[in-house]
Amino acid sequence: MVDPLEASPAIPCQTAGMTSHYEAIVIGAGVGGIYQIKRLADLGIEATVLEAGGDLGGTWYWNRYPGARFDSESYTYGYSFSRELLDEWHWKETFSGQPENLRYLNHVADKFGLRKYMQFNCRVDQARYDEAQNLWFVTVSDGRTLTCRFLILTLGLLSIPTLPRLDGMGSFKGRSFHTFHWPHEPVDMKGKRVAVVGTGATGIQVIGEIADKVGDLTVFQRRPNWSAPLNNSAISAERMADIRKRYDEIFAACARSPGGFEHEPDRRGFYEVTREERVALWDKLYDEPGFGIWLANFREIFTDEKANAEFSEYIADRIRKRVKDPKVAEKLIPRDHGFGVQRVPMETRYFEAYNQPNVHLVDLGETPLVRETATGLETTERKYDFDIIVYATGFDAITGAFDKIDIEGAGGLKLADKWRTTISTYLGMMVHGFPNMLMPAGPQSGSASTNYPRGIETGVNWCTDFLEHVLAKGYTRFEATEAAEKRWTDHVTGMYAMMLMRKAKSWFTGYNSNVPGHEQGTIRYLVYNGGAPKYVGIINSAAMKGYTDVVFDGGKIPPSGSQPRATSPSRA
Ligand code: NA7
Repeated sequence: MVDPLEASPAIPCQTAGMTSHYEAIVIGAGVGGIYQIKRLADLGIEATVLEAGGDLGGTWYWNRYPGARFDSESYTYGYSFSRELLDEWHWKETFSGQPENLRYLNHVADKFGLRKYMQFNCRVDQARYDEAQNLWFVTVSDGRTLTCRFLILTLGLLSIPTLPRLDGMGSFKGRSFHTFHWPHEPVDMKGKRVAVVGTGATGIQVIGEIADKVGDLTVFQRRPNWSAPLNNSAISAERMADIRKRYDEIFAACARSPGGFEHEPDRRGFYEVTREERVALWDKLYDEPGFGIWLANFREIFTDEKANAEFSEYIADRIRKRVKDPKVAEKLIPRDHGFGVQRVPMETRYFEAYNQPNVHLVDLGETPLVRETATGLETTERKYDFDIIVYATGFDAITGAFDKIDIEGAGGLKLADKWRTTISTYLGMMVHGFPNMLMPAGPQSGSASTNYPRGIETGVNWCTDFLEHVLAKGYTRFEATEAAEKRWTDHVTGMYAMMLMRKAKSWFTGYNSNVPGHEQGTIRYLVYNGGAPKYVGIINSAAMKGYTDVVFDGGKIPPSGSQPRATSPSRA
């Protein structure tokens, strides 16, 4: 069997014409890395992007499973930096699917001539800062060691897939893959006995899509998730023309909203309106596209147990109405957490799938999985035989990709050790002890809890403006202070205190039963919950004050030069 986590063939790095020293090395050619190299190229900074995958696209290169698509409105997901790009791209669906998303990212890279800066099939194994030379030494899987002054990590927040730790993993003789490693060639599932393990955002997308295309589908659900309809639709030429006219307005709305979406919270108090008024809002939102049901709801849903319970019960009733077998319906209703305290998966025909005779739900809460076998899976109750097993079992989220690289900062300090029990950053973009290292969309940044590209553009713009400042002043070394890092981390931690989310077993709180040390009870403060406007305000203020939380060149007085400036959250 192919190892589901190592499905890509070993192809040597493409190194023709590449040198071994750069001013900046960017790791990762996903949505973040593509924009980051664009900004660096525009400034004439000599830089390269090292990408482990066989091509660019990150999330949209890897996740090719059926049903993979945006939960963000497509026109709020695309880059906002180029009017020309906005004017020429036609998003075909309100929530665009993976093939189209990958085409879009390729179009961006080709349009702006970015491919020439990228090296594919280049997995970075180690990045080591050398204090004496003030350089980063970056070791690539083909044995090369590259050097750079500035290291920029755009590694992706969900790029290290994880599998269950079951007895017999690897013994299945049929086809088996993690959704992240879905094969690039079509998988024939017609008439096949298929298992899907996991009912997070990914599992829910896959199940809704394949239920009527396979022979038999068995869903292994450990805990149900609250989920609501995506309500996707095609975008006609007329509607796209209107969207193009409104882009300024759309991005302004995203910049105003906590989540970086068009959806803004209902500012009325939950208890100030009647039950009928609340239900009227929920009925409206349930039928509308996208995350409105989560993000355009009353704000108390996120912070007040009673309000959250009332709304959760509303959604539970919706599930009961859609699933014919009441016993199955009850199994699909979460009991251990309220709506929206974990990432809400958006679904298409998900609940209706369970009304089909070929779809079976196995409640792992009652009968846990015990092993993978040569022919399928075994629970405490019985053995199941399959042709295909799909593991939709999630990711070593947010810090996994950082842990995977041996990152060594000043004085031999390893990032994995610094972050072993609790993580700390400065604005989610720098780490004390790791000079000349930037993370435009790092842990504790605004990106992790918002519409990713909106947060990514903000982060890339801030980091690039910062680098411009460094270069204009003639600095060669920067490092966030320990005190500033502590202040930021305390602020991020404090934000969790008011959120019901802090109690959830989800990747927002750093939970993953498949990663040693990340099991339940080990909450890690990984995402910034203060909302995009507050985040942008704070990072802009840090820039306007002249980056006083950062020590340059070991504290030397700067020569006079450029003035710091604020990063625009929208189009540059
Ligand atoms: P998630 O949201 O982490 O979901 C993973 C699912 O897999 C979830 O239902 C887990 O159950 C289940 N799981 C994980 N490990 C096991 C084992 N060992 N046995 C049985 N079931 C297991 O990942 P997704 O890929 O769905 O979504 C990640 C993000 O990608 C998503 O939020 C989007 O932003 C895109 P559990 O709930 O832990 O009991």
